[in-house]
Amino acid sequence: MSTPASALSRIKPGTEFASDVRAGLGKTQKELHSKYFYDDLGSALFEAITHLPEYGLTRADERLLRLHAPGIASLIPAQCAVIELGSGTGKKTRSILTALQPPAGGRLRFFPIDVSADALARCAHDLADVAEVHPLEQLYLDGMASAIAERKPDENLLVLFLGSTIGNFERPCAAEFLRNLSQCLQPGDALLVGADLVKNRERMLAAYDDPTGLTAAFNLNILGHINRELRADFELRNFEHHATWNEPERRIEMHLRSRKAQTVSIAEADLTVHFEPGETIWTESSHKFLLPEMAELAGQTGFQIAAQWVDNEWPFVESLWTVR
Ligand code: AVI
Repeated sequence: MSTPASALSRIKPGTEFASDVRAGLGKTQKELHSKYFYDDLGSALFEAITHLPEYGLTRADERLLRLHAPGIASLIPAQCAVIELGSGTGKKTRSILTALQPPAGGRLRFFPIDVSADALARCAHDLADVAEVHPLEQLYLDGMASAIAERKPDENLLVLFLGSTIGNFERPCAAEFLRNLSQCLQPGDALLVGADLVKNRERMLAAYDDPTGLTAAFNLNILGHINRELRADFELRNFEHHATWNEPERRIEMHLRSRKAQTVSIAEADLTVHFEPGETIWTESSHKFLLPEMAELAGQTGFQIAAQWVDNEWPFVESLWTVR
């Protein structure tokens, strides 16, 4: 099972969870950070979402990697190690690793970074035939530092940041994160970033409000997660899933809308919260990109575009950047 979006800052301690919940629900527009979707049930629900006919994002990402792995590999220096941010089990990474096999005798080194020990263990097991796997159970930038400390002389790095995880960052935060990343790298190193593109509004909305109700369950589970971990009494049936397209910001926003006036208590956060009927909690932004935006973003953050591949069925780009 993959451990996806927002794993960047997914941090375990209950105290941080409690203080984030307290801060988020104390705002005028109540909000919860999307990293709190991903407890075991939330991760299972996300995995199920990736199989929905309406959610083409993950399939487009996998298709592009499968089809273009040799083309991507041809642009990467021969002496190279691979780092993946939020690898999960590394399922979609196999094609790239296979295409990057070093000349006879050498063994490709792969550093998957993830916060899920289980996903990393499976990744190490499943990809052992194509790479020497060095799992790093860390946050993204900490994991980057650990992997870079292992860099061999004359070795280049290819960093993978797939699945449009970048879209779950606020745009300024995405730029800041990418800038930090480029500063960790050297000329000759590369970043392959997957980003979901703006497409027909109905198609985007259906991907985040599927008729099966999986995305609704995924969204509501954030309240279940708070109930379980922070001894809260959210009544999940008293909230409904709401997904909307914010045109100026080019993002899907997910909210949980209160069906009635209600008060909820969250013991571990020492908090009682009141909801008006129709009031929402904003739980996720999923930014969508325009193709020209990729070059702009690369330019602003210390990279330049080397090549890009766009899926025909589901507008999604795999963008290969090199360090300037
Ligand atoms: C993980 N991330 C890229 C997903 C997305 O599309 O933003 C999370 C998700 N939220 C609802 N469905 C899937």
